[in-house]
Amino acid sequence: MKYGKTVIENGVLPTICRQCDMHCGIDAHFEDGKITKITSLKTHIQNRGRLCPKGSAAVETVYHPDRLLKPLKRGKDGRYREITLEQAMEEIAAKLLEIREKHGARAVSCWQGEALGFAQQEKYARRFIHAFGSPNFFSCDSLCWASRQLAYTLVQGYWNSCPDFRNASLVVFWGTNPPVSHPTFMVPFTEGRENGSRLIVIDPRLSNIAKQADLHLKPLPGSDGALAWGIIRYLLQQENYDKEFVVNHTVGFKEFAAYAQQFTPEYVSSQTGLTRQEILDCCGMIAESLPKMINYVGVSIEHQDNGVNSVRTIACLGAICGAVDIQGGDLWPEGMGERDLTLYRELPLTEISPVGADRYPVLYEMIKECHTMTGMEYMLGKGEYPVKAMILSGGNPANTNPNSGKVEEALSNLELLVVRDMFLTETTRLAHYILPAASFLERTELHVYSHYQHVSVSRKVLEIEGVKDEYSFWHDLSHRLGFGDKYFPWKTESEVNRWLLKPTGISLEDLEVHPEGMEYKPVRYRKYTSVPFPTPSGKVELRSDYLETLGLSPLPTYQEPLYLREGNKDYPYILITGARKAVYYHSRFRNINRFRKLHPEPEAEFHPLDADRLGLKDGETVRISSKIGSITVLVKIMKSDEIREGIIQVTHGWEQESNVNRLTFDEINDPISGFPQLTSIPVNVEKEPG
Ligand SMILES: Nc1nc2c(c(=O)[nH]1)N[C@H]1C(S)=C(S)[C@@H](COP(=O)(O)OP(=O)(O)OC[C@H]3O[C@@H](n4cnc5c(=O)[nH]c(N)nc54)[C@H](O)[C@@H]3O)O[C@H]1N2
Ligand SMILES: Nc1nc2c(c(=O)[nH]1)N[C@H]1C(S)=C(S)[C@@H](COP(=O)(O)OP(=O)(O)OC[C@H]3O[C@@H](n4cnc5c(=O)[nH]c(N)nc54)[C@H](O)[C@@H]3O)O[C@H]1N2
Ligand code: SF4
Ligand SMILES: [Mo]
Repeated sequence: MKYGKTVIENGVLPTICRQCDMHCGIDAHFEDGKITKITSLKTHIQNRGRLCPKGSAAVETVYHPDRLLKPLKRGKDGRYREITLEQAMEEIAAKLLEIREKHGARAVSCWQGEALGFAQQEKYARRFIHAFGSPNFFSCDSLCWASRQLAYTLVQGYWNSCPDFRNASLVVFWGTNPPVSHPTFMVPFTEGRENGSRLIVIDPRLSNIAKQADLHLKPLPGSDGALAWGIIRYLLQQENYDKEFVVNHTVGFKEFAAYAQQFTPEYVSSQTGLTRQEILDCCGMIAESLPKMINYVGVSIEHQDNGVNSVRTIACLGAICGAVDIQGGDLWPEGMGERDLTLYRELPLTEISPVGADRYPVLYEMIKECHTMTGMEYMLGKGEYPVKAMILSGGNPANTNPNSGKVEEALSNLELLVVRDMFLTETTRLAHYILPAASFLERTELHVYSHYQHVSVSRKVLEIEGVKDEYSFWHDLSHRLGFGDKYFPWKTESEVNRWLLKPTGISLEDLEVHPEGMEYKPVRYRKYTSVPFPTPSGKVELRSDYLETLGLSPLPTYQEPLYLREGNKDYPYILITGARKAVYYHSRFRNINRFRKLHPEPEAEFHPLDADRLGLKDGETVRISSKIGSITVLVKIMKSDEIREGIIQVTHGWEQESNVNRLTFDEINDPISGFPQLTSIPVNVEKEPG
């Protein structure tokens, strides 16, 4: 199908893909006023000629027959009917004012999902909600990325989401599978391998990256912290760490080193299920490679019940080796100095109790995220005050947040739920108003690659009548509510881009002629020799006074995973969730036929001995149950080296009775970040009769 108006009728234009957080450079090809093909922009700094399958599928997504093109309103009978955008916006504005009048501004909230998260698009929503008078901004940061960001920030004051793989002697991947999840990492990583860098992968499964490893360790889920402490103890005993760096640039070393002593190879083995020899091999390889070592931590470490402290331990391991802000290590990226769209300085609104800020103060103070799982309680009327309305865009939390049954209940309890999406989803089905959203090809925004200290701008190459981009939506709504002139004065997103860039010395025109990206500041190393680390003490904090004042553990202490501590004979298997598939993105892309053919059905991965014990055959249906619910999926029996015995893996994003978040809980949260536990869920498995 063809609709909308393209910026050129025929030809090729460079822009940026924003279907995931890699922001690859792409070329959009046009024929007779339609986008016909997406290829990679060979010169772009980020992907240098690579394109993942999802990149090319943007054409199918944008012109998909199921794409939402008209606003829908739910009637009293529960059925959705088309409504004009003008009427929908008018009614939404009126309802927001009514709720603010009745319950106060903080009863209104925003939510931004992964499709818009982490950058410019998310900041519009943050700006809007504060301008409206409410501090309640929710997002997928309550279960993604924020634990790593705050763990690293607690230790060294920053987190670099893409370290210098090209120049490292050793890369250690902890619970991450970059060929699938971060395809562009493979560009510098492959160059590093060609230069002789070695690779350790720590993962209970034989992931794509584990197949390339010099050493693959398969620890029990949730035990990574013990392994990291074991490595630290070994290096301290061998006196193989950067003493000069430790003395001059860290605090808390004495207490830290004393705590490490208990992590003998025997104890680490008892926690991780790894052999003493495997642990010593890992320590030995690290000791030989210092200091050019990279530890990259994946989302699965965040999804453990003591995740922040596990990540802090790994950050401390890099720090004592001096692998901080050096070539081949963990660069401390410098920002571009663009203007800030958010209003946290001007209108912090902390006096009206942002949701979750009292329960998870570190998450709120460092990331400015209201804890979504606490938010559900407020929506259900069990919080300090009620949350009655939400404007949600670019996310599908009824599928992707833990305990999705409860999420459905909470969102259904709202007086106003507005969802902006390109398709109908499990979340739009709960909305009072569903608004069609523009795709990334229908907006223009800045993309900052902080690890390369580069910036690009993407261009709007398509316009579809009645389908608003995010900025136009916030602009329109804020003007109806009376604060548009003050907070959303820019008529177009290009004007916003220009305003953002003003203090940087880079102009929009420069960026438009440099689609491959422009360097905003050359990369410099060892900045800490002249500038203090951005932590409270100005040094790397192996011990945090800040956490201690909050009653949290000052050292990144290890805690045995809950399932090992408590044991549970009713739920004898351990479920890990979320191992990504190259062609799916959370709940997205299942409507692309050629992708669906590759992975047609939801499945659970089993070790052959577990399958034998349970009497399961490949392709049979099983029921997997946790203490809160059950799902049905197909059995996939792996080879014996592909997954650890006793562990089952199910990828999230499938609908209804196969949605693994019907099993994951929302109440056992990381004590520092409040993250849910998504990788060590005790479950039981039964064969489905028939
Ligand atoms: N194609 C595709 N790409 C994506 C996404 C997607 O849905 N699809 N999602 C994007 C998002 S938002 C994110 S956050 C990233 C996540 O990307 P990554 O952080 O790379 O996460 P995964 O690819 O899920 O890989 C996690 C690995 O950790 C292992 N694992 C599970 N539990 C444990 C444990 O306790 N310890 C250890 N050591 N390993 C464990 C799993 O077996 C799995 O192989 O991917 C992004 N990229
Ligand atoms: N069990 C389990 N659950 C998990 C995870 C796990 O590992 N295990 N991983 C978690 C992680 S790391 C994350 S980040 C979350 C992500 O969870 P979500 O934020 O819910 O992400 P998606 O499912 O990708 O939903 C994105 C939605 O945005 C829509 N969309 C796409 N492009 C646009 C656009 O340009 N504009 C707008 N308005 N909408 C658009 C899509 O159609 C889709 O419905 O899931 C989490 N859920
Ligand atoms: S990795 Fe794929 S989906 Fe992500 S930005 Fe690049 S091309 Fe787009
Ligand atoms: Mo994520």
